[in-house]
Amino acid sequence: VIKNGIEAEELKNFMGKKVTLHGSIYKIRKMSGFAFVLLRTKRAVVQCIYSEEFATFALEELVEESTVKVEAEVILEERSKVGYELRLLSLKILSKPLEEAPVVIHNKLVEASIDTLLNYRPITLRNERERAIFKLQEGIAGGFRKFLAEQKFTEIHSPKIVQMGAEGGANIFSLNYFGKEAYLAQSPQFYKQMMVGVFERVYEIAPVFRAEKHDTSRHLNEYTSVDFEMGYIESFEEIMQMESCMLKATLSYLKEYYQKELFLLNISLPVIEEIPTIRFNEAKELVAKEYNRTICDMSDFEPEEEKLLCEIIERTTGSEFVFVTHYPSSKRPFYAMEDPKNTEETLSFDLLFRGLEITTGGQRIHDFKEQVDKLLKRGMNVEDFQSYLMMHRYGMPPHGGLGLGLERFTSKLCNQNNVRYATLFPRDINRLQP
Ligand code: AMO
Repeated sequence: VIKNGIEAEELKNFMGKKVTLHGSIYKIRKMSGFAFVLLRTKRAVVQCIYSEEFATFALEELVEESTVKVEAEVILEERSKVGYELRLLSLKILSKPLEEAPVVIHNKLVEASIDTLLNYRPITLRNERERAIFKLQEGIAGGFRKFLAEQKFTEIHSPKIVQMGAEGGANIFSLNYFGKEAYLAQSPQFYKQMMVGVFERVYEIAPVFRAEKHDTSRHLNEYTSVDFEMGYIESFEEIMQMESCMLKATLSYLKEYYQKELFLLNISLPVIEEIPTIRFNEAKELVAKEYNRTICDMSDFEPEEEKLLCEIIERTTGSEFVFVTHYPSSKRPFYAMEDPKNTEETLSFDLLFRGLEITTGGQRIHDFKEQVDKLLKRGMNVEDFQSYLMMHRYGMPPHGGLGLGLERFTSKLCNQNNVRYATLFPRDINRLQP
């Protein structure tokens, strides 16, 4: 009994043997005198041969998407891609669908609108290619984890019900917490900083919540944030360096362990050598000049500008990634460290990939007085921040870190133009189900 699914290439290990497998009937292709039955197992879709001569059941009993336990013999078959095939002997139906699926699952692509794809997520993900996106996402998170563990980062789990927002702005969900007002965490920002004072290097891969009202292809109301934070840095460039290495290691990890998914999704992985860096002001001017655009807002990037900047960088350097540094202080949260050479700018960065911001990071203020002064300058109530300021009060190493949107990175890696394709069950302003 093979309990762990099987890949076609592994059949040779069972040559001439009878095996018992569990799976779903993916597709039935009738030929004259026999049929190809594709069985979707845990790990891959494998081809079985049905013929009346050997099978103890009638083909008519089989319905696509039935879950089954089959007994089959591994036989030599030169016409098969891997040289082997499963000859069906007996079969037990474990469950039968009540009706035909709302979309054809076994086509190469599920031919449906994104809404249909998401409305029927538990079904449409049975498609081999659709589910590969999430296997690849597992690999991305796995690659990050492996790299960060090797770099001696400690994995933490911070609370998602919190007393205040970390990122500022109004995009925060509130909830009633036993009669008190509480919020869903916009990011693990305060907690990862606090834990730098304890473990020096920490990371977390967990959901965060943003009450963004806009309906775009980049925004989710709940997404998975990959955060790390590290102490005793001398400059924010060390964070960028760490991220470059993390991405490089993760791409190699995918190449090594996720060949099948990369093939199914027709992905050629980007190559990272040295990721180019450009200052925010220069990037704004470069885009304006190259595309003859007027700059409407000098304090932030428009999505179109991010796209155009990536085009220029790719054209001139070949890199699909670009770091944009020194974002204006006015656009960064109160914890961001300002550049001592020009306090209008912060020691921070974004990483853009294939036209989209996938990361924000930077150095944080570690000095108590400096942090209090900045809160006051922004008209914020220092009393509200006592638990955050505790770490500053009792000594903090210079530190910094970043947050990367897992769905944004996955969707861009898969050449998808909407983060929802890389989100199992997206939460957006219109979607709370399934
Ligand atoms: P920021 O708010 O820029 O920074 O978020 C970091 C990264 O998270 C992703 N992201 C989103 N993905 C999907 N839907 C959204 N609504 C959404 N908002 C953000 C993006 C973005 O680059 N605490 C800081 C990080 C840090 O400095 O460590 C933060 O959360 O990929």
